[in-house]
Amino acid sequence: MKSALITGITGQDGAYLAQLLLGKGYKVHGLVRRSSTTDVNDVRLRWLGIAGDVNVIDGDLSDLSSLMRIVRAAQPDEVYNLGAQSFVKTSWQQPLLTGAITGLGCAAMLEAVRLEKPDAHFYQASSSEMYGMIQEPMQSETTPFYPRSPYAAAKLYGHWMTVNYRESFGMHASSGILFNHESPLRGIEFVTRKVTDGVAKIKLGMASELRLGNIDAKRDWGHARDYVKAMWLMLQQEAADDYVIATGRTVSVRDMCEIAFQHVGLPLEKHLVIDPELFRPAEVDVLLGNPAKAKAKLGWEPETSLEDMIREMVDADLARLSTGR
Ligand code: NAP
Ligand code: F7E
Repeated sequence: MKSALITGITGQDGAYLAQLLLGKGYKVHGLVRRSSTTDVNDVRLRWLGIAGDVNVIDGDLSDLSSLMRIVRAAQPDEVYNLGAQSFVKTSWQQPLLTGAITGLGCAAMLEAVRLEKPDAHFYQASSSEMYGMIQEPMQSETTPFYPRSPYAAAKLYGHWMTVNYRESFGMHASSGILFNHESPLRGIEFVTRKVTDGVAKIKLGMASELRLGNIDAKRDWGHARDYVKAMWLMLQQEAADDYVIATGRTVSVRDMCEIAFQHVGLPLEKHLVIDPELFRPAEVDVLLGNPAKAKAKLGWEPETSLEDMIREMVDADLARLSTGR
């Protein structure tokens, strides 16, 4: 039986990845940080019906000794470093914490693996945010980076540390440069989920308006369920490498909203309020990924359209709010 260790297992991607690996017969270990609300922090794992199937171990990405203890105990064949302070807007309010967890946390995890299980295959959750002020209209593995937030700068450090550990120590360390991916398990602060939750509340008469910031920003949005398959595929390759994971289609926040409102038959213009407070100090105006390498080398392709995903998310929020689940 293969075993895997996932940091960030309580997050959106961690939950879907755990489900995928359990389905493949893996023993799945998850690093979970100490919290006073441990009874609710496995909500996503419970939503997927797998909370009892993963081995949760306490630790924190800011504490190298805890990471070493966990890697030593689990002896994983594969390590997926998904833990992060992942909300871009918060990274301007907590830049040092973001650097410590999102950036240095990756270095700490690489060190723990190098010292305790150097033959483990390692995955780093890199991000399209690293392209920031885009240097090419369609971003690929060779496009230069230009980070535009403390989050993106921290991710860029993690990305290069992953490349460096591969080149310095021969570790099987891969970096997945994933473009935005969403699902009914997406955190409520991210724009897709904020929109689908807001639309569901308006539909059910629980709210009358939806407040957003820059709706002209464009993103290349895919489904988290599809994207965790790419993570796993990267670690099954003979050689480690870096891959862009994206759909190759970019859509504005406004048009994404339109899909959600249309699904429940409500007029967007009547309910949408633009709130200047929600704009960011620096914006990533547009992202569009080229997944050609992932298709050619991993045989990976996105399976879910943006329209289907947004409808799935609206339906899930309607069900959640109606049943109080
Ligand atoms: P998420 O839902 O925000 O999950 C983040 C996870 O990190 C949570 O499990 C969180 O634990 C954990 N975490 C935070 N601080 C930690 C610490 N100090 N020690 C240990 N764990 C800690 O993020 P996601 O959307 O699943 O994304 C997964 C990864 O991919 C992240 O690294 C993110 O930056 C990156 N990424 C995401 C996207 C995307 O579009 N979703 C795209 C590119 C890259 P708690 O539950 O305790 O908070
Ligand atoms: O914003 C605009 C906002 O917060 C998307 C993370 O997973 O993907 C994510 O980062 C766009 C931005 O995601 C609101 O200004 C407008 O242009 O959903 P988001 P993000 O910042 O792209 C990358 C790949 C990651 O790696 C990150 O971890 O939407 N926007 N109005 C808004 N965004 C939010 N959150 N809320 C608004 O009201």
